[in-house]
Amino acid sequence: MTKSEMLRMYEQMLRIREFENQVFELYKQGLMPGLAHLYIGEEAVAVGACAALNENDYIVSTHRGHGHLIARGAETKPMMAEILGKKTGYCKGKGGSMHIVAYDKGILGANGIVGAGIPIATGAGYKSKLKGTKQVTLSFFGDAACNQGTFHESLNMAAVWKLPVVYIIENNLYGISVNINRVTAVEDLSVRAKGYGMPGVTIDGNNVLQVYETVRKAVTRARKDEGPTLIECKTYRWKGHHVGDPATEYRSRDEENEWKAKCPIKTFESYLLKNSIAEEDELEEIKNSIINEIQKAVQFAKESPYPEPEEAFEDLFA
Ligand SMILES: Cc1ncc(C[n+]2csc(CCOP(=O)(O)OP(=O)(O)O)c2C)c(N)n1
Ligand SMILES: [Mg+2]
Repeated sequence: MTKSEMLRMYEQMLRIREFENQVFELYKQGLMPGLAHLYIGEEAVAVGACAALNENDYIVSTHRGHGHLIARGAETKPMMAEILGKKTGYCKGKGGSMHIVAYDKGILGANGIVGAGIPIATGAGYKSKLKGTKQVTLSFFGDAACNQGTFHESLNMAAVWKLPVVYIIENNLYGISVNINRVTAVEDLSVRAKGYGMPGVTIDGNNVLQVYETVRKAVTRARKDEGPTLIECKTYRWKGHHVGDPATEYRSRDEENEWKAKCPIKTFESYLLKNSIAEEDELEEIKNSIINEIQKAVQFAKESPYPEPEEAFEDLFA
């Protein structure tokens, strides 16, 4: 990886972190209709994975989707506007946090239904295979989604048909308030890959370089028509399940602090400095420009109009 590629990853992780901090603020100010599921703490997964893609590849996201979308290059202004339900948003304010779509960036949608993105990604892979386009699809989903039937059906089909899809589990140890150990009897979810006949690997989801390297290999494999891969990224969400969940009942402060000490951004920052890839003032400059950008996104979203009631039934597919 070149220095500029690494700094781009650093910038993207910061962009997600600051975007999410501001989403939380807007929620607390009562400016957000509905809820949002914050990605803070998991930034290295989306950023490392999306850095391994070509421009015309696809991603399919989840209810915790802001990080995936930003990592894939979605613009922060229309994203923030969408989250506030404004007309200038990606879906004209009708989708909200969990349904942002940006086809021009190959983003086939966030999804409020747990596990529902997995067959969509599989379908995108099937299309690429049939048309011979060599496009690869990344399918992001959580640990709890691995216990949905859609996971099994999709992975089985993708392996049999050698579809160009990379399945990425974001194992943040919880499905809402339920610890993974209460609903899953295996230590590593990636072992399930063996049952479908595809490679499976578990990695440190807080290490952006490791995520990038692992996904890059899987993407290369998929593009060569060798089939899908399952990658489990161990990570942690710092905030509650959604903005309204204080997460005080079902997990300990010790556990939270342990994971916060493994902050993906701080870890990468130390790596860049220790290896003399970047200087402190360079990183500071990136931070300032991101804070500035996100402030502008918030202002844009706040100042944008709501859609008119007459538009309610426009742009609907079903
Ligand atoms: C089919 C379905 N069942 C239940 C829910 C309610 N629900 C929303 S998020 C969630 C947990 C998801 O956990 P996981 O897949 O690990 O993703 P995470 O929230 O941890 O990122 C559940 C059960 C839903 N949205 N869809
Ligand atoms: Mg989870």
